[in-house]
Parts: sequence; structure tokens; C-alpha cells
Amino acid sequence: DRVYLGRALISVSDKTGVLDLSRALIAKGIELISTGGTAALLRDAGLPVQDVSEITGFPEMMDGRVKTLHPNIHGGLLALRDDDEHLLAMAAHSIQPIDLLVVNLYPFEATVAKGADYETCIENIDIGGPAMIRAAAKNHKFVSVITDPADYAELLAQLDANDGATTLAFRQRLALTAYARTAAYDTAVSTWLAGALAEPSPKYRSFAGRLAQPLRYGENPHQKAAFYTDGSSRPGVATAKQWQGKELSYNNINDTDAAFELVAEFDPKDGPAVAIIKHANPCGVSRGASLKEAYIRAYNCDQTSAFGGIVALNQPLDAETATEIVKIFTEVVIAPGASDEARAIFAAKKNLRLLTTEGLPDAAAPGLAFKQVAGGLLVQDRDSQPLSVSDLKVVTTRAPSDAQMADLLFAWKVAKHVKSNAIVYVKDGATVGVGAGQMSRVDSTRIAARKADDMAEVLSLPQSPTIGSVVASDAFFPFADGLLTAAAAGATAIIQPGGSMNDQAVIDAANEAGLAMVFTGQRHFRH
Ligand code: 93A
Repeated sequence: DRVYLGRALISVSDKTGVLDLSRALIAKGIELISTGGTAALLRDAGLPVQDVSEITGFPEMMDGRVKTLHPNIHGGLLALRDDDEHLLAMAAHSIQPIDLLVVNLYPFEATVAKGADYETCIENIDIGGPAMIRAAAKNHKFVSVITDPADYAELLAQLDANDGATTLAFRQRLALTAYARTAAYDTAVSTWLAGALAEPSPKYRSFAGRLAQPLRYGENPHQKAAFYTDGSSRPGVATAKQWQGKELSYNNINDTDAAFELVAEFDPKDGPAVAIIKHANPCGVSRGASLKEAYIRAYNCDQTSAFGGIVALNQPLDAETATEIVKIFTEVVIAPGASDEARAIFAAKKNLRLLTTEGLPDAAAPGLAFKQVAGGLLVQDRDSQPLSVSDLKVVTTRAPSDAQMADLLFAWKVAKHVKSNAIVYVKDGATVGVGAGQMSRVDSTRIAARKADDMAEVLSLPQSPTIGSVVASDAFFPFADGLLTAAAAGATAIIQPGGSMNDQAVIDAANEAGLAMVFTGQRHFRH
């Protein structure tokens, strides 16, 4: 299964390392063929190279759109070297075999990321390159294909280890890498085009990503895992800069994403906000007069769960907040920036990972969310619908005060990021109890209140922080029991979607308990 290399076609946009590779190939007696820019570079360095146009008998034309799309190239890549008819066809048309293909594509993803205009993006869709890559990969029984400069060294090591030949196992792995690359490339094109055409339907989208980082393991140590990015330049965990700490784990990435997406709900113009996440659910979210105060108030919602949590800030990390954060063990902190002083404070905590971004995620950004099921993939729009005061309907005799209204909207934003059934108690711009992921809404209501009582004890508060609080429920109360549990815990106002057959009974119960209640008309299930 060894194949010795006679001729290589090299056509690369990213010219990194291509001279060294070419020198090494020539030293092994391999002949080189190349396209315009690549050939010029090799020739300038004094290396012998044949132009593709000499082989095709056509000039590179139409701004380079047609360079390598020719039977003399594709025949050389696709011919089966052990098939008499293929060999006869090669002989009849003077087609020479090509044993090694080195291609990297027009930088489509980078062009999009730079914010280039429509025409420029179109011009950067590579056609001939993927055609050759796919041809060479299909014929991996005989042909080796390299699509990433990072693999040049491995190719040379393979040739050294096998007297100038490649093994079938190596070529198979290269073929796999090659198809992953062309799949990701076409996905980048379709994703960009869907965005450029403002095409909202998931029906027309394709899904794949680019391998960003192989992970040590998945959700559990026995699960293999990797992190793929979709090439977008959206601020978030995928595009963040890591300043210190160990490599992010699968769970870190998942939780950091949850934390940053949540805190981004709170516009920095309205003041600092902090979210602390544990197992993808918030265990404390708060605003504050300062970032430090927001952190302390978020921490005081559930100090036990915050240990080993993930902290997200809606403003750059400052020194006084950093000093507060390092008092307990935290896995990751993510923020839209960090001061030098804050970074110096973190530097003493080697295991604390610090990530910074260029800005906050856009909570209202369109996009898609995926969920795998056995045999398929569920696709839906991101839950990015905003809610404003004018969407709300007061359904009780008593209307919420301005202060309650502010807390209700705060609680609603948090509830959107809590696994259903979600119940969130809020007081003065801080969560005081979060009930997440229960099968019964009344259980979530009880758990959240019980956790608040626990914290009252830890903080030696005179009474439970739920007294005088407001409550958000991610979906409607089907019965009055959940609402009455919240009222018994001391809640004074409720925000919920409404829309239950039982709404009237729930409204009556709210009136009887003296609660103010507003309906949002929209739901925030999160499963
Ligand atoms: O415009 S293309 O799609 N048409 C082609 O026939 C073709 N063949 C190779 N682009 C084509 N290529 C691409 O040119 C390669 O994938 C590579 O990215 C680039 C190298 O061009 P140069 O050697 O002129 O820098």
C-alpha cells in the first residue's frame, strides 16, 4: 500500500512554509507543478517548477477563476493506477499522474471576517481548489492530499519514514482531513450567503464547523471531544483571548458560554452586571453600583454553588473586582477586557482562567441553536426575542411599582437563561433565589425559596431575602400552587407568560394574596 511520489501539484493561497516544503520535495526527486502566484514564488527562490498552464494548454483566465479545471489536471489526480482502461486513457491523452496535491484555499472565511463587501466575498470562493482536493481525496488509494500548512512537517516525516513513499493509512487520514476541510469551506460559504441574503429559515442552512481545539475529554473523562467554531467573529467564548490558566475543558466552554450570553442581557450603559454560572445555570446574577458590588451581590445569592463557578462580567475586569473574585476558587472569568492591574492580581492564581473579548455578545443577534436527538438534529432560531415594558400586560388589581417593574424585567432576563422549569426571585437588582431544571414548577419555586433561606442563615440576615422580592417564571403557572408558594415565601410581584387555561384562577389567587402580576405573552423554555 506504499505509493512513491513522482509529481506534486502545489497551489496555495497561504504561502506559509511552502518554500521549505518545495525544497524538501525537490531534494527527494519530486517534480513540481504550480499555479501562477505559487509558481512565481518558487521560481523567484530558484526552484524548478512547471506552470499549470503548460500542462492544460490554456492560460489561467477569467481573473484566475479557471486555472486548474482541466482533464490534464483532474485526470492526473483521478486516474486509477491499477486499471488498464484508466492507463490507456492517460496514454491516449498524454495525461501525467499527479501523486501529491498541496492546496490551501482562497481565504474565504478570513475575507468574511474582515467585513468585505459582497463582490469580494464572492471572488474569494475557491472552486478549482476544492475540486482538486475532492478529486485527490477520492483517489487516496494512490494520491496524497495536504490542505493545511500545519501538516507539511508530518508529510515529510512520513516520506522519511517510508523511503520516500506514503502509506495507505496516512493517505486515508489525509483524505478524511481534506473532506472535512471542503465541507467546512462550503458551510462557511452557505452560512455567509444566508446572512448576506438575510435568509431566516434553518431549512436552507448547513452545519459544520472548523476544528478549533481538540479537547482532553468531553462532559465526562471517558468521552472524547473537540471544539468547533463556525468562523463568526461574534464576541464570545469561541473568539475570546485566554490570558492564563489551564486549557478550557468541554464543561468550561459550555458554562462560560452560558455565563457570557446571560450577562450580555444587561447593557453596560445601565451599569455593571455580573453572572455566576454553575452547571450551565446561574447561581447568582446582579447589578451593582460598581462591578465589585455586582460581584458580591451575585455571590451572596448562593455562595455554596458559586464555589468553582464561572463568572461573567458585562464590563472590563477592574482591580477591586479581581481582588474580590480571587477570594474563592473560580474556574473561569470572562469579561470584555481586563485592566493591567486586574490581570496582575489574577496572575497569582495560576489555575484561574481569564478570558477577554473585544465586546459583549449581542443578546438580540439572530442565529441558530442546535440540539442532537437520536438519528437527527433539531434546529431553531436562537431565543433572542427582546421584551420591553410595552409588551407587558398588568393582569392584577394592583400594578407593580416602578422599582418592582425594574426587578421584574431583570428577573425575566435571568429566567431566560435558567433551565426549565425556571423560577427566579429578585430583589433590588440581584437574584436572591434560583430554582432550575425541575420537572414541576412548584418544586422550582420551593427550591429557590429554600436556597434563599439558607443564604439568610449564612449571611445572618434578619429575614429571608425573598421577603419583598419579585418572581419570574419562564412559562405559565398551570395552577395557583406555584404562585401561592412564591407569595408564602414573601414575593410581592410576579412576571410570567400567561396563556394557561387556568389563567383566571391564577389571577384570582394573585389578587387574593395582594400580588401584582404581569403577563409577557412570550415564553422562555430552555431544556
Ligand atoms: O478561481 S479558482 O477557483 N479556479 C481554479 O481553477 C483554481 N485552481 C486553483 N481558484 C483556483 N485555485 C486556487 O488558487 C487554489 O486553491 C489556491 O488557493 C490558489 C493559488 O493561486 P496562486 O498560486 O496563483 O497564488
